[in-house]
Amino acid sequence: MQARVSKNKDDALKREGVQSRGSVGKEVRRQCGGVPALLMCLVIWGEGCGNINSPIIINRRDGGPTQLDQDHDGLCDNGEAVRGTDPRKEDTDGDGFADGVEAYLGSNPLRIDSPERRQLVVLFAEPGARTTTAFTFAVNANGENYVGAFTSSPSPIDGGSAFMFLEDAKALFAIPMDGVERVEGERFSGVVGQVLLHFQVNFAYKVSSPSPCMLAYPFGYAVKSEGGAILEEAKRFLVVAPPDQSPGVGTWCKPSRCFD
Ligand SMILES: [Ca+2]
Ligand SMILES: [Ca+2]
Repeated sequence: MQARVSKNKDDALKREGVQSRGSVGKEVRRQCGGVPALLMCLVIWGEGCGNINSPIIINRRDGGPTQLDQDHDGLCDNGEAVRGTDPRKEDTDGDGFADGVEAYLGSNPLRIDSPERRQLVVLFAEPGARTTTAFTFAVNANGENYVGAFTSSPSPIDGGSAFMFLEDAKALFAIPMDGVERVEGERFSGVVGQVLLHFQVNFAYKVSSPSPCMLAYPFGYAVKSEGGAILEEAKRFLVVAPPDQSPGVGTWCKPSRCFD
């Protein structure tokens, strides 16, 4: 009797275009390939994987009125209209990056060459995985000191950021090396002449379980003067992806809330 009541409730909700908790669970299990994957989606990202095949009524991340996110890419239908993207197509330009991901990365969701592939840093979403990226800045100095600084901003998809995966960053070497008096931590001291300063940023997958879907986070690395002024900053994107997935072939994690 209880099962019939629940089924009738599900049917009524479906007619209204709303998924009940039970039906959402079934869709998530189908999308994620079973209970272990479901737990991954909910425990690691706290967002669920979702279903991109049916219209989804979804809460806005900023707490505003409930809105449609028909393609479940994280970008509300209103935001799709503003950007000229297709509200029923997760990846309008077909470059492998969902419109919602491109919206907060700052790339162009209508251009297949954006984001530039050279800006991508891929970290496998499995315990113990690591990846490294390097930054080089040219300075013309007269004995000044320079320090590197990692920057990141939160993703509206899951609230996480590249900082969650940052292992360390360090000043590595200079060209010419005799143009620098000392290299320590993220600092080059006593820089003289035209010198290239090389920094290394290391990421590690610190979560104890792998992820079944992809996430991406914008981050940057800047070189600052001793007084704290930013001389130059380079922007990149950390893509956290299961080992068998990458932009173009992988599945993006589906958020429970959307943004404009
Ligand atoms: Ca959307
Ligand atoms: Ca795209």
